[in-house]
Amino acid sequence: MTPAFDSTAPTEPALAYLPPPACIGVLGGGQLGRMLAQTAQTLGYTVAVLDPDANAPASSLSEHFLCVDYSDDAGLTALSQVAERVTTEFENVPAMTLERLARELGVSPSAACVRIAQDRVLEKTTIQACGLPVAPFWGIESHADLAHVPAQLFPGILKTTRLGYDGKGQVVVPNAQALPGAFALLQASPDGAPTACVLEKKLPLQAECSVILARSEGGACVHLPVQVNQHHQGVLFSSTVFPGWVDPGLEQTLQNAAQTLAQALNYVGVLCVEFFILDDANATAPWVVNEIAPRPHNSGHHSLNSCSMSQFELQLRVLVGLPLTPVAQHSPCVMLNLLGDLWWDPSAVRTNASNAPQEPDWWRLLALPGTHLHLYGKKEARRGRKMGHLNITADTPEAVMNTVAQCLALLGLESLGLGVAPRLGPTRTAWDSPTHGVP
Ligand code: AIR
Repeated sequence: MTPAFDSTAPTEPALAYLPPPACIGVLGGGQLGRMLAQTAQTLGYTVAVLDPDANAPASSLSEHFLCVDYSDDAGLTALSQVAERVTTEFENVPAMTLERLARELGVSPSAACVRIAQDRVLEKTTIQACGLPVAPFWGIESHADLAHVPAQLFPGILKTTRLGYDGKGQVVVPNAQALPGAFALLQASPDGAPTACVLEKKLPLQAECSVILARSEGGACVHLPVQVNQHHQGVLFSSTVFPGWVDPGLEQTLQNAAQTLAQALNYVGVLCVEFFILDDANATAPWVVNEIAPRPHNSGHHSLNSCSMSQFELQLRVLVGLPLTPVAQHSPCVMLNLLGDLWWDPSAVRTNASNAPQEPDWWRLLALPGTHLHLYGKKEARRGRKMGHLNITADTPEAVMNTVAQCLALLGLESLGLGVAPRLGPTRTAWDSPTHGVP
C-alpha cells in the first residue's frame, strides 16, 4: 500500500455540503477559472476571483474580483472574508497561499498536492514512489551539473523545473553538445540565480493520453473517458474522445493508474494525469506518466458538450461537498484549441488579411451542425495563446471526423495533418454509451 503523501489532510471534514448561494473563491481568473465560475453560477453559487491581471477572463463575470498578487496578504484576507471555500485554476499559484487560506476555510486541492505538481522533479519522484513509471530524467540546478548528465538521456527535452505551462519553458535538446545552450536559453531570473531545469529523455511515442478524475474528501472517485491528445509546437492542438477509440484494457489501466496516484496522494479535487503511450516493443513499461495537473485540464474541455457532467462541475462538486456521480459520455467528441494565431493568419475563416489582430469569422464554423464554440474573452490575442476551443459532437465518430475536417479547412489548419487522433489499440467499432464512473 503506497503511503499517503498529504500530511495536511484534515481529520474533520473541511468540505461538508455547502448549499448555494454560498461564495466560492478561485485563485486565478484565466479560462479555467472562467469556466468554473460559469458552472458555479449555473448551480446557484456566487464566485470571488483573485488574479493580478485586471483583464483576467473570469474577472468580468464573477461577483467579486480581487485584482491583487497571489501572495498579497490583504487580498487573501479579503478573499477569505467573502468566500467560504477556495480552489485554484492555475498550478503556479504559490502553495503557501493555499496553505494560508486552508487555516481559515476549506481548500481543494491541498497545498501539499499543488506543491508536488509545481516542481517537476518532486512530481516525478512522487509518481515513482507511487509505483508508476516516468521517463528517465535528470535534475540540473546549475551550470556545474551540466557535465554530469548521463549520455543515454539524449535526445531529450529540457524543461524548467517550476513555472512552465502550455509549452512554455521547454527546449528540445538533440545531443549533449546542445545542452549548455538550451540551459542558457531557459535562464530567465533577473538576479542571475540559476533557473533549475530537468532533462527528460525523449521517448518514441505512439500517442499521448490523459485521464481526468475527481476525488472527494471522502475518497469517492469518478473520471472522464480517456482523452487522446495531439500537440502542435508544444501546445495541445486537439483531444479525441470516441468510445472504443482506446483499447479497453489500456483505458482501464490508465484510469486505474490515475486513481492509484490520487489515492496515494490523498488528493481531493479534480486531477489530470497525462500519459505517454510508448512506441517501443522493448520498453519495460508500455506507457509512462508525463505530468499531473491539480485542476481541470484543457484536454477535458470536451466534457462541456460530450458528457453528463463537465470537469468544472466535478471541481465545483468536490469543493462544495456535492456527491460525485458517475460521468457518462453521451456524444463522441473532438475538441480543437483556438490559439491566438488565428487572429492573424490569413485563412478562409478570416474575412480579410491584415497585420492587425482580427476576430476570426466564426459564422461559417457555427453553421456546421455539432460545433460548440467556447471563447474565453481574452482582451489580447497572442500567438500560441489559448483564446478558446471548439467542441465538435455528432451521433457517430465518423460524423464528428467529417465535421472536424470541414472546421480545419475553414480555420486554415488542414495542412498540419492533425485533428482526430488515430485509434489506439485493437478496434472496437460498436458505438455504445458506457458509464465512465468508478464505483
Ligand atoms: N492554465 C493553467 N494552467 C495551464 C493553463 N493553460 C490556464 C489558466 C490560467 C490561464 O491558462 O486558466 O489562468 C493563463 O492563460 P494566459 O493565456 O493568460 O497565459
